[in-house]
Amino acid sequence: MSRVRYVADTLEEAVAAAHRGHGASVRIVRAGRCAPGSGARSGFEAVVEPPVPCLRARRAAREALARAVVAARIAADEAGRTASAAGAAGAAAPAVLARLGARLRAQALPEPLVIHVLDRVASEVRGADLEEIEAVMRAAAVGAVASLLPTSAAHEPFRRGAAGRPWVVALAGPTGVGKTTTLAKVAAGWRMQRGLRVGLIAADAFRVGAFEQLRTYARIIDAPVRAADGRASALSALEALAECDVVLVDTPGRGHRDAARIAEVADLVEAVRADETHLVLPGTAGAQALEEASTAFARVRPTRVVLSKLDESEGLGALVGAVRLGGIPASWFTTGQEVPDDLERADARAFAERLVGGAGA
Ligand SMILES: Nc1nc2c(ncn2[C@@H]2O[C@H](COP(=O)(O)OP(=O)(O)OP(=O)(O)O)[C@@H](O)[C@H]2O)c(=O)[nH]1
Ligand SMILES: [Mg+2]
Repeated sequence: MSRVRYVADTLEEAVAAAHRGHGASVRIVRAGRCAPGSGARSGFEAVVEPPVPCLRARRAAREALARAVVAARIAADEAGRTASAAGAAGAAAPAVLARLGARLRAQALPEPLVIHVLDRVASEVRGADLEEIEAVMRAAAVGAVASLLPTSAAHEPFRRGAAGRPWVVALAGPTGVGKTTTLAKVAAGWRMQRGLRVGLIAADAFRVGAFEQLRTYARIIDAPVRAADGRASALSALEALAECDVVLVDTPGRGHRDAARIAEVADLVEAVRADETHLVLPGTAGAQALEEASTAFARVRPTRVVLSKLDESEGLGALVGAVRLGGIPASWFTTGQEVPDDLERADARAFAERLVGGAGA
C-alpha cells in the first residue's frame, strides 16, 4: 500500500492538508517533524495510508501533496525572512513534540487522540521562550489529555431517610480486575471517615473463597455482610440490610466474551435496583480487551467507571479510549493493593500527569 506525505510549516497544517486530500477518516501513520533524510529542509509531515486508491484519488492526492509542498515552501521562506521572535522556541519545539508523541504512543493512547493532543500542544506553544518550552509543552499536553477523560465523583451517600431505602452501589466487571478490593476500600472510607452505616452483599457467594474475602473486610470495618447467589437471595440480603445508609454489592467477575454470564450480572444489578453501577476496568489490560469489556458490560448499564491498577499500568492511554467508547465518566482510580489507602477520586488532571509523565519521560 503506498503512503502519501503531506509537508507543511506546522503539524496542524500538515494534518489538515492530509485530511483535505483524503477525508477526515484517513489513517495517519506518522505525524511529526519531517524525518531526517526525507528530503524536506524543515517543517512537519503527516504521512497517510489511503485505502486502495483508485487512479483519480491518486491523482488528487498527488495534486494535494504538490499544493501542500508549495504552501509549505512559501511559508518557510516567509518565516525565514521575518525571523520571528518565536524562532528560538520553534527550534526546540519539534524535539520536545517528538518526545511527547513517543510518550503518548508508548502509553497506548489511540492515534487520533495522539494527533489531537500534539495539535493542541503545537498551537499553545507559540511565543514561549526557549527556557520554558519543555514545561509549556508538557503543561499543554497534560491539559489536552485531561480534557479527553470524563470524570464524575461517585455519589456521596447521605444518611438514609426514615422512609427511604439504602443507597445501593454495585460493582461489576471482568475477572480479577479488583472489584472486591475496590469495594472494601470504598466501604472502609464511607464507614470510618463518614460514619455511615454500610452494608455489604457478596453476590458471588457460590465461588470458593469469595464470601470469605468480603467477610474478612466486613469484620475489619465492622459492617454487616450478607451472601447471595441469585436474584431472590440478593433481594432478601438487601431486605436484611434495610437499616443501612448505603449497601455495596460485589458481583462475580465475568470474562468479557461470556455474554450469558454477563447477562446474569445485569439481572442481579437490576434486581437490587442499584442506584449506581460502577464498571471496573484495569490499567493492566490492552486496548482491545478494554474495548471489548466496555462493550460487553454495557449490558449491566454502568453509570460510572472505576479505573483500577493504575500503579501497574504500562498503557494508560488504552483506558482513555475505553472510557470514551463507553461514554461514562470515571469515578475512582485505584493505585495499589492496600485497603483503604490506595483509592483516589477520579481526577482527570492527575490521570493526565501520570500519562504524560515528568520531564524526560
Ligand atoms: N497493583 C494493584 N493490585 C490490585 C489493585 N486492586 C486490586 N488489586 C489486586 O488484584 C487482585 C484481584 O483483586 P480482587 O479485588 O479480588 O479482584 P476481583 O475483580 O474482585 O476478582 P474476581 O472476583 O475474581 O473477579 C488482588 O491480588 C488484589 O490485591 C490495584 O489498584 N493495584
Ligand atoms: Mg471479587
